[in-house]
Amino acid sequence: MSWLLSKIKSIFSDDKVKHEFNNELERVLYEADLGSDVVKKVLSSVSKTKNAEDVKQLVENELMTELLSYKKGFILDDVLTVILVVGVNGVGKTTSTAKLANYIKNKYNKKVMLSGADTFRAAGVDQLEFWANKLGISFFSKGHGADPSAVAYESVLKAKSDAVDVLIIDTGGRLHTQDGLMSEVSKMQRAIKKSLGTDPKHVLMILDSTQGQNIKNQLELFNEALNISGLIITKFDATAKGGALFGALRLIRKPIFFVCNGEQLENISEFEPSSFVRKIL
Ligand SMILES: Nc1nc2c(ncn2[C@@H]2O[C@H](COP(=O)(O)OP(=O)(O)O)[C@@H](O)[C@H]2O)c(=O)[nH]1
Ligand SMILES: [Mg+2]
Repeated sequence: MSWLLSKIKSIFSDDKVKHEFNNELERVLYEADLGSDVVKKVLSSVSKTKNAEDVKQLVENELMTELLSYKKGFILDDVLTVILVVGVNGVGKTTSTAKLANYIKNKYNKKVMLSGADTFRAAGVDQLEFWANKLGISFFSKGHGADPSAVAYESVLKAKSDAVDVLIIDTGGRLHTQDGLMSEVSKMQRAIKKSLGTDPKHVLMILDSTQGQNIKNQLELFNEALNISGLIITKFDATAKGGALFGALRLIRKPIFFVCNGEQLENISEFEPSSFVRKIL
C-alpha cells in the first residue's frame, strides 16, 4: 500500500469528529508536500466521500489535472537547434546532457554535438568528453579555465560549419556567488544569440528532485535571468517524496520535458504525469 493511502486509512479507522478528521487529513496532505491549492480542493470535496480509497482517488485526480498542464512536446528545429543546459552544481546537468544527446540521436536520427562550457572545474570538460566519445558524437571545448561564453559562441560556429542538427551546451553550476553564476549564464545566452542569429531554441533547467524546498529558489533565480523554456527533473529514482516539486513548479509554470530515473544513459523519458502521480501517492 502506498505511503499516502496508509496514512489516509489510519485517519478513517479512528473514530473522529468531522473537524478533527479534516485537520488530520490536511496535515497528512501537507506532509506529502502537496501545495495548498491541491490540499484545499481535496478538503472541499472530501465531505462527499466515505472511504480512504475515494480520498486517494480525489488526490490523484487533482494531481493529474495539474500535471497535465506541464506536459508539452519537445520540439526541435529543422535547422541547427541549440540547447543550453543550466542549473546549480551537482543536479545532473552533465549526465542529463549526455542522456538527452543519446535520446535525440536515437529517436530522431539527428547529428548531435556536445559543447563543454563547464570550464570552471578541472574535470567538468573531461566528464562531458567521455560521454561524447562513448556516444560516438562530436565534441567541442576550449579546455579548463576558458571563458564559457567563448566556448558557447565558438561551438555554435563549429556546429554550423559541420552541419550539426542539434548542439547541446553543458554549463557549470558553481561560481563564487550566485550573482556571478547568473551573469555568466546570461552572458552565454547572449553569446549564442550573436553567433546563431537567434536565441537558443531551448534553455533547459535541470532540477534535482531530491532537493526539496531549495528547488523554489533555484527556479526563480534561473528563470528570471534566462526565461527558461522548460525543465528536466533528475534523480526521480532517489527521491522519497516528489510533492515538494509542485509548489516550486506552480511559481513559474514551465513545461517539464524529461524525467531522469538513474545514472545510466537510457534512464531518461519524456514526462508522463501518471508515473509522477504514482510516485507521490
Ligand atoms: N540516481 C540518480 N543519479 C543521478 C541522476 N542524474 C545524475 N545523477 C548523478 O548525480 C551526480 C551529479 O551529476 P552531474 O551530471 O555531474 O551533475 P552536474 O554538476 O549538474 O553536471 C552524478 O553522480 C550523477 O551520476 C539520476 O537521474 N538519478
Ligand atoms: Mg557538470
